[in-house]
Amino acid sequence: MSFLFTEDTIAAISTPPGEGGVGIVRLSGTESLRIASRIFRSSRGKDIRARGQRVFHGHIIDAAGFPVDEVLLHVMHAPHSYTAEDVVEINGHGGRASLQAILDTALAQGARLAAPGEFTRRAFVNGRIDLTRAEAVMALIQAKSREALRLAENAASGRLSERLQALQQQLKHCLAHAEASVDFPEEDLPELITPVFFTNLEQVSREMRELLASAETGLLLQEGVSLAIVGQPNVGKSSLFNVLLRDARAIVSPEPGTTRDHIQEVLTLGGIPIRLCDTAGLRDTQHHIESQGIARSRQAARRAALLLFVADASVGADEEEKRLVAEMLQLGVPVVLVLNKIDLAPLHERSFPDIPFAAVCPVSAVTREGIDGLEKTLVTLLAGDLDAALDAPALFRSHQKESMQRALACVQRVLEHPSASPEILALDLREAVHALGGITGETTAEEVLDLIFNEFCIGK
Ligand SMILES: Nc1nc2c(ncn2[C@@H]2O[C@H](COP(=O)(O)OP(=O)(O)OP(=O)(O)O)[C@@H](O)[C@H]2O)c(=O)[nH]1
Ligand SMILES: [Mg+2]
Repeated sequence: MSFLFTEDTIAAISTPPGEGGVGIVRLSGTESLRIASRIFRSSRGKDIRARGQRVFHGHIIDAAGFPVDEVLLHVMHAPHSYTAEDVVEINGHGGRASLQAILDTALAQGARLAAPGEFTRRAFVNGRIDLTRAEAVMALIQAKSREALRLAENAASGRLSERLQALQQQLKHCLAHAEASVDFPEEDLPELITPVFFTNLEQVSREMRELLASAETGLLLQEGVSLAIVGQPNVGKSSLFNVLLRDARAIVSPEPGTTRDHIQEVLTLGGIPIRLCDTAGLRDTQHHIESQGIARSRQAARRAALLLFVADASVGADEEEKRLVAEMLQLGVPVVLVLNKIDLAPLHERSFPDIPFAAVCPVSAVTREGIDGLEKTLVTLLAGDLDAALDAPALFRSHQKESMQRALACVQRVLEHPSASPEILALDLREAVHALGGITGETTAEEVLDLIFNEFCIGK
């Protein structure tokens, strides 16, 4: 859906549904002051359109002249507002009915109900923020951990967009050289495609690769990963699942074959949202339901980004267990060997010689020994040095990563074919500039913007 920008004045309830101490109805657009002044009665008879004062106390009055709510009104004149338009924020009591009544009164005076994300989209269209910052606003709202918040803050503050703009500038500079060589081939221009041209481009490609690497962390924090707990029956998979979730979610019993269906729950480790999956123990069975469960275990294992292979440390590994480990390693994702029940076998001697596990973690799901270490190991395997990674701005949306990959591919093509004609060089560089513009919003198609902003909540 597309809307007419800046033509009309939009309004929405900007605070979440439910009851709260205060709630905000926000207006933005050229008519917002006029609309607000018609529905607001200042307790001191002030005119909110007069310059100077920005906060007013009074009441919202409906068309029939009845007071709707006692409010504080914040007036922000263009361009010094979130949208860079005239904005009025009406702070009322945070009840659903009172906020809806304030909104209805504003709509009755000619405001239009805002679409999801339309305030932020206006900030973007009016050039106050670029697309990375607009998307960072959404990431800020959706952040479920301090780390995700740090990541979003980094982008919302404009550090990511600064880096992208610098990169864009360098690329455009190279493009200008290539284009000049195309346009004036015979002129007395000095040689433009020089070794310096390629050195500059190499620097650009290095920075692009750095930003691409940052996308790993960004997407990890933003989108999370799936982890599956697998292993033979009765080794303590469900016990480990519960201990990691800090909740007795899955049934635990001494009977092998307890878990029949896979169970998934979400937890946060080191700021990373993790979809953790407990599965049915893998074994040969004639039992119809259990074998269906086992098929699902294998499915869950194939979908996971990392596997926790649980083994019982108090008994030795048999051939069947070794075969299962080999099967899991074949899936091509890191496999962590979790040696459980070390409370029963303090030496946790196990017989998996020469197997390339990503890590080996001795634990007890009963006493919790080793669990902190396992959690730390998982965070390190998934995110490396997350703290250091979060210091630099990171790409955090998959479309940003795809655009960066496209831009980098173009730059690489130029670097790999230094003697290509200036026309070809210019073509690739133009495509790279265009791809980067998709991240900052410069060249993003309307339909893509629609998709992005539709993910926002109404009122933001
Ligand atoms: N002593 C001790 N017992 C444990 C530990 N972890 C699990 N158990 C016990 O081992 C038995 C099996 O635990 P579960 O968590 O149900 O094992 P599972 O791997 O999910 O089993 P299935 O669902 O049948 O595949 C239960 O009796 C648990 O109490 C541990 O670390 N130490
Ligand atoms: Mg189980």
